Amino acid sequence: MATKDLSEYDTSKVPSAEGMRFGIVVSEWNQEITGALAEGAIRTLLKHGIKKEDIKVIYVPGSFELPLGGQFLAESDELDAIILLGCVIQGETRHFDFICLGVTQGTVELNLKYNKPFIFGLLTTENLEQAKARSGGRHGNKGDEAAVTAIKMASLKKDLRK
Ligand code: DLZ
Repeated sequence: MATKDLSEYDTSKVPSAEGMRFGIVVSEWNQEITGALAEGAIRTLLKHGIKKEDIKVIYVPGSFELPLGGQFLAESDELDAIILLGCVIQGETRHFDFICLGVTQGTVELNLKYNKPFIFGLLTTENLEQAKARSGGRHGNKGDEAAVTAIKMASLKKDLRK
């Protein structure tokens, strides 16, 4: 993934994800953006052989709720990796910093608590244009990248167990 435009990533370098199961948590804030991220993530998982019924998608009100949504998923189902998708756009208040910090810390804790990949798919941008550029625009779709990261990490864990 050495490129910024993820439509150019080398699919042959992505390990097989056959038989794996994935969860996706999508924040409803900035839904135009997060919906596009989710579409990208799902499309990428399907492209790499994951069955539709093996992708479980849930929605949470805002990005701050992403880690707890991830925990709900991890507790409810046997999933190989969970992708957290949200978009925080910098406003005039410090809300941006607090939400980003909460999601970042929460995601790190989930990874270590469950010994399982929880992928940080949070866009943190200055404005809507930057978010659009990263959710299917000129900087690709970060949902695609999150899905590839999920496959790579789940597969790494599986390989080390063999
Ligand atoms: C409150 C809030 C604000 C101001 N901005 C965003 C945002 O840009 N992106 C986002 O995903 N969520 C935002 N939220 C909602 C919080 O994430 C959270 O849902 C509420 O603070 C309730 O916990």
